[in-house]
Amino acid sequence: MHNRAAFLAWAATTGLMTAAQAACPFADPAALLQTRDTDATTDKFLEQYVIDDSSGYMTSDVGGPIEEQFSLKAGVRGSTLLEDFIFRQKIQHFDHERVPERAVHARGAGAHGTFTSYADWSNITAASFLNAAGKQTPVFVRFSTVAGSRGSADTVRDVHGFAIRFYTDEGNFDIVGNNIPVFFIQDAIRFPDLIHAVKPSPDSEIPQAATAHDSAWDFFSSQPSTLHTLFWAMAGYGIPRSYRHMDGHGVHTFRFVKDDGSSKFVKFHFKTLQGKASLVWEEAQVLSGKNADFHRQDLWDAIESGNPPSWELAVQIFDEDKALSFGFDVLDPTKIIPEELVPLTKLGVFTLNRNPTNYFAETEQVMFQPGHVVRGIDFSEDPLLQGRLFSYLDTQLNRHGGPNFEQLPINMPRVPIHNNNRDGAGQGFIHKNKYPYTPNTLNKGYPKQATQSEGRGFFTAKSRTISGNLVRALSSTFDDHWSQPRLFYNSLIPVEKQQLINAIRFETSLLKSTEVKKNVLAQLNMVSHEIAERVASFLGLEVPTADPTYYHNNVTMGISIFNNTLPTIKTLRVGILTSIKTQDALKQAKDLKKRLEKDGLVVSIIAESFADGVDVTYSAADATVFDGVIVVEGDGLFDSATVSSPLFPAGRPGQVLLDAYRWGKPVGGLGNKVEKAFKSVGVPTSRKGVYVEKNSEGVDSLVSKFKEGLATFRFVDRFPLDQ
Ligand code: HDE
Repeated sequence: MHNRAAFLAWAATTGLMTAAQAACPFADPAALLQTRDTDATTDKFLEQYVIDDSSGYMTSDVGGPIEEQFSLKAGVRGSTLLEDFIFRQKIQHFDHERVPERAVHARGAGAHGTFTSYADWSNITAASFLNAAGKQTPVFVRFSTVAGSRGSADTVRDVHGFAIRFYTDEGNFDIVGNNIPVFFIQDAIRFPDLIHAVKPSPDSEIPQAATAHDSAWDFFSSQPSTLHTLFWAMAGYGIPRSYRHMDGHGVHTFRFVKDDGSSKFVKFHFKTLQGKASLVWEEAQVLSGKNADFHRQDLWDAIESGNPPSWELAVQIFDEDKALSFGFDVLDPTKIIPEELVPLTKLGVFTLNRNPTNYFAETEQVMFQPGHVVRGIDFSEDPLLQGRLFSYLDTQLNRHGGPNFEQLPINMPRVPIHNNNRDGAGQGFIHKNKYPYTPNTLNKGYPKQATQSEGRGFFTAKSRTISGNLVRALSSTFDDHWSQPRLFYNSLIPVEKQQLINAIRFETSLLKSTEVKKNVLAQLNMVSHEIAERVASFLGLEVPTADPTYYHNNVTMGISIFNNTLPTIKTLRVGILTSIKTQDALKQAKDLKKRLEKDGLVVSIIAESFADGVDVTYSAADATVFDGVIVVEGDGLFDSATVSSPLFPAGRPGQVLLDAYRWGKPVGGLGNKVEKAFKSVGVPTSRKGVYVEKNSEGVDSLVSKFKEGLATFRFVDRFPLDQ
């Protein structure tokens, strides 16, 4: 890195750069480290790599200015010449523009931010980013779905990735987690089987980004360790309202290690400060068609509009001798540790406040690894985690085509790198040291090895002793696959239980194999006879006899999504349905919009065609993109007989209102005829979350009730339950 400074000094003498440019502290990574940038609204480290095309001539990749964008030909009507290095370079670069997409988690979106520690946590870990109150560390987070390819829709039902990198002052620390705190399998060797079963069929490549097919459920029902994660995914956790409205979890048990070498087990969680919220299934399906970028757009817009989302980093810490004391094994990644047994300790908060400058350079090339840990963090013997430590490095080598991917700006640690790793494709460093081996005397022993007491070297927890015969086996302490799915199910409210059952019904009704369906019923029956019955009746199959071995009535906290109100309604979206036919209505709609915007809501006025103040036309509007809908009276709004403009499809506003109602969203109305209009589309004004005010004096009351309705988020009494 220091060679860079020498280069810059030389560059200043040649006139290639001005002296001022070369003197810029950000041009020198060493200087950069002294001015470490923790304000994530800018990023001086990444800025030095940004190419600004706002001036300058177009050049080839080797810097020579180039002219006309035509290929070199033998005469204007002749063949293109092989000699045309400008053409060849451009096309060749294009031909190599893609790197392999991620084998899983290909579809995702990322953002930069800052983590702030709440305190000096050196009493529990030596991790330096947690060693002072108020200490700030830059972070990059990437959210994703798992099964779909890079261009698949955001709102498919899936587990969601939640990967965070802390660029700490002692190197990069990644937590490569999910929005569901458990995983499908217990041993990494089964991962390819899980993914092959879930991915589209090898012959037709159908279906995309979905588990509603035979091979997925064949695997789930033959491998019961999947049941717990499957239950979370079939409930609201598989279809979050946005990336901002989901928690994240490290899943595995890790270790926190203190400077004295002592350690404790730890589970990592990220708790959303936006509140957890989910879509309903039909809405998610509609969104996949209407706006495949729904989650990506939501994150982008929130950050651009100055509403950066935040999460608290919370941990469950417990003594290592408790490993088997909870009734399951803490090394088993299919188990949660209920918060009643080990409560959360909140260590800090991170806020995502800067969108990437370039999707490919940052979000696509960020290469996370569970093996990116820093002093103070250590692994556990969880066999899934152990396998991941191999897989992520291997996959990054495949994606990048060589070992130098850590030198990409988004992957580069914000601390100096000194080691004897050399060469390889795309080597970006110019190493000066002629003696790249250790031990050496010719380079005075440098790079010098750190120890635990000098140089704050990384170390493994003292407590880790491993011995045993070599076995290809899993501990019998991993055997219970049914108690925790039942704990999850017991902890849902009735409407969420119904949603989970509906999701299982939806997916299994698409299966062709009766054998697989029967296997699914057998597994469900191990968890709950009631679930097996409710699914079997739907599939027209016999219910297995109840097997109460794992039945219990325990519940745990923090599972229900729909039973909570949101801590903030900022950035939620409201659609105001009105008409430009009556100026009065449009005026009222504009006034209402202003009032709602005061609370940080994103409000769109929808009418039959564009006019001053109209944001969306009925043709383009859909209830999926709003968290609540309000009708402001306009003549003939719901009376299709009076509608003639092609921009105003008959029945469209009524459909938007009805869908919002059916999907449990708050709906409101302002005006004399509104009640009639609601009735005409089948929205009962007497139900919770439906607010109607007959005249404009009622606007204040409408606004305050509607805001409460948005915090409630979904009125679950509108979702039908099995009789
Ligand atoms: Fe991953 N996983 N995984 N995974 N995973 C990948 O790595 C793998 C697992 C997770 O936004 C891949 O860079 C194995 C659990 C996330 O870039 C790959 C096993 C959890 C992301 C891989 C698991 C995750 C990945 C594909 C079983 C939650 C996306 C591309 C042993 C704790 C990170 C890549 C991003 C990505 C392998 C299981 C989360 C192939 C072998 C458990 C969030 O290496």
